[in-house]
Amino acid sequence: RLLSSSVKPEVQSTLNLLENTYIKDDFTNVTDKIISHLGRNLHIKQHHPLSHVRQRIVNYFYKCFVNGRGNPVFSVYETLPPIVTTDQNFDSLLTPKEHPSRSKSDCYYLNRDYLLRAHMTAHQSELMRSGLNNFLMTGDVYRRDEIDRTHYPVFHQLDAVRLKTRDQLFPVDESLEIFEAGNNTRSTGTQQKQACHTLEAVKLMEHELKTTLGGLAKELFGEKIEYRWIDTYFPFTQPSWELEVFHENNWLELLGCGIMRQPILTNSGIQDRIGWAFGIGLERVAMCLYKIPDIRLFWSNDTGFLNQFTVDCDANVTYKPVSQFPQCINDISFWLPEGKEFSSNDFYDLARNIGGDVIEQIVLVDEFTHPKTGKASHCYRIIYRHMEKTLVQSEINVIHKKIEKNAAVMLGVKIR
Ligand code: FA5
Ligand code: MG
Repeated sequence: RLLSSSVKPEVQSTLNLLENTYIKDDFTNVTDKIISHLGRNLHIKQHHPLSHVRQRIVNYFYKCFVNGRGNPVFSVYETLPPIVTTDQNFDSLLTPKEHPSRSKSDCYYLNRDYLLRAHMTAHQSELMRSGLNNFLMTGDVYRRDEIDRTHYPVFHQLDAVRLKTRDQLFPVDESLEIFEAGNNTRSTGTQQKQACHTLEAVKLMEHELKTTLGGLAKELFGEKIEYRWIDTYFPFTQPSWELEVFHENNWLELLGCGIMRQPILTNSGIQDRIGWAFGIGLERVAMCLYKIPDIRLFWSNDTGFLNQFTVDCDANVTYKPVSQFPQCINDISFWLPEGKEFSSNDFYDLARNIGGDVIEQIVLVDEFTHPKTGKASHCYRIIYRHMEKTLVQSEINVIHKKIEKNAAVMLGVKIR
């Protein structure tokens, strides 16, 4: 027996996940609820709608890019483990040290060095280093975010990388180059291109990238789909774009993409290639394609949901709601702790950890600061709705009370 009676056994100082042990520290913020999603692998589960979408994207790449013998050139990685280092998720992708995407309120950290990947791009460098030039990687990603019918802390992405040499890019014209003479890697360049690249190389890569992804949008949503390109910023690509499609009277962001920042390639030992990359969200595509109204449904084990997708991945399916059960709405108001950090995401995670998928949405409905005491107060509306049955108020009361109690103890708020 190692534990002396004075040691409180319930305060665990380590996490055991996927056969490794992680020592907790001041960054640890994963919850049991989040951990329970590890290994579900919905993106490769047979007949799951997310798996259908993945397969359709992979098939499109197999079809579009073949070598001289007619074999697909892209290789596919779909079981890369979701626990990554901060180096993989951020540093290898040139994300600045103080970038907000690193913050504890946005990511699920196991400790200061390890987190649940926030995007599939985290694996880009290691796969390039292993010698791959054309690859797809798909899996579950984890982000602390708002809670509503289109956001869930776990979702799925498919990322791609394509690297090309000078000869592949300019097979005919011997005089054209990928890199600008006098290789100015120190200068960052412009919105149009990185300083180290020639304009010809970037324009050709941009053309292939946009044709490929425009074609993907048509493959998924039909020839008539309307789409547009929006200039954007990512630390790891320059120039960068988002692809939006016009779906049911709204512009919907489908994916982010761009020309890979050259230092990512050189840091992976690649000197002679230029690359493009993109990352697409699978839930978003599936929700549009199958008219799935709530992102929680993907996690359902209910056969009423799953059986509707027991079809071929190319089949046309329109989801028929099993039935819409009524909502139950309860508010919670509290004073924020004084002299201690508080982020709404802390409350969302705590509530989700207790209520689970019965929580459909949480909205911050009122914020106010007392004019005399200076104390700040938040009021959150928690909308409860079960996907498969009608909830009764007494059931909700138990959960709601537990959330109040835990918020007071764990977050130091004072219930009003
Ligand atoms: C990224 O994650 C970048 N890694 C994408 C990338 C890869 C850019 C390679 C350039 C090169 P972003 O956070 O925008 O970017 O997410 C990419 C896609 O994931 C979005 O376009 C969207 O389809 C999906 N997505 C993002 N957040 C959510 C969410 N909370 N719920 C569902 N889907 C989401
Ligand atoms: Mg985005």
